[in-house]
Amino acid sequence: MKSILFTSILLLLIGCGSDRDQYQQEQTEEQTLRSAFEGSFLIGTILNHRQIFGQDQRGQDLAVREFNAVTAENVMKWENIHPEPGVYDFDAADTMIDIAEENGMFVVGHTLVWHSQTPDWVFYDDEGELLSREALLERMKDHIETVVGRYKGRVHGWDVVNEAIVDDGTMRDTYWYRIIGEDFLVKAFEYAHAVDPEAELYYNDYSLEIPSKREGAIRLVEYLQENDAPITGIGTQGHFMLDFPDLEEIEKTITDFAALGIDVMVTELDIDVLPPAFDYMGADVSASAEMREELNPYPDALPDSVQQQLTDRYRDIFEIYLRHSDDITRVTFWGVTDGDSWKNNWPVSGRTNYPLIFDRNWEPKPAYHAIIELAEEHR
Ligand code: 9MR
Repeated sequence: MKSILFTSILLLLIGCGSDRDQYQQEQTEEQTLRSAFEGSFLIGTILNHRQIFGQDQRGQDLAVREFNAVTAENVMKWENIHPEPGVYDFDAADTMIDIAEENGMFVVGHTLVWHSQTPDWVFYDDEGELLSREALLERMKDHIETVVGRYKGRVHGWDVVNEAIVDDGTMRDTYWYRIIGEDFLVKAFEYAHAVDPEAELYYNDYSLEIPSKREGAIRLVEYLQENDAPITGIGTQGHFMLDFPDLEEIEKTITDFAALGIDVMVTELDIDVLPPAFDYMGADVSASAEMREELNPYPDALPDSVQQQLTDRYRDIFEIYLRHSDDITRVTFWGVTDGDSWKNNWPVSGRTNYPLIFDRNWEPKPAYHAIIELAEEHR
């Protein structure tokens, strides 16, 4: 309560500078990620349904204490917020945004236009025929106007389009692309900007460290810029593994996008410590593999040696982020604690993974202390 009051007074006193600056000019008495990364970039997390509604109150408390930016893990996706034609369910998103505002957090809306978690009805008419380009654009516009309009001035940045490219750098074959064409992205950005001209607008994707995919995303951003789409930033998701991708590629991803003159964000950071189920792993939610014992080697606890590898990996990655803090506006972890992570169930269901910086008991892991130390040195 005291820190909420303090934050509010501070925000009133600041009264100028960009939206984002306000959330970074935070001072708390205890050391937290928020205080350590102050002046470098926003440091964010996601909230899931249980955290939003207080069934995991410890998770919610930890999130609001440590982080100054928040993204909804699932509750703002089309299938949840707009499950049927004309039917919107804003309850969870409203509640999350209330929590964010009480705690002085920057709010990210995830996500407006995506091929996944979007009900099939979006793409079909009443006769079961695929919609025309005009009809689908109309539906997209209506969705964006309703959702962005409701949260105008309260959601500060939107993942406008999510995951439109595949690994070879070509456009993903989705209904959006097939029915509308490549300019579905231009339209989505235009519609969002028309409703809330102040909001930051992002393109968000994973595996941008793979050169062919990154080159495709660079071409896409250039195409958006040439067509005057109001894109302000790129979200590089950052679903990493202990040994993939190379640090050089992580760094180059940041510098290549920064060179395009847009903000760069790390939007979904986690580090998978388990053996890969496939040769290559991105973050395609439709991928899955059968459980085999050797794929779940640490069901009870993470061995010290692997914990050390995870700490070192987080340290190496944050060294890069801090080195480029002038270009990076936000780093968001995809989960509060290890127990929450999607990585326990993807691509193999029922594993015990350890990808984050808080453990299953809401306690900070060595990686947490390592990145705080780096951030303090950087200030
Ligand atoms: O973490 C999310 C998980 O709970 C959902 O089941 C899944 C499908 O909606 O989405 C996960 O989040 C994804 C994010 O929205 C987009 N990038 C990849 C993330 C991990 O799959």
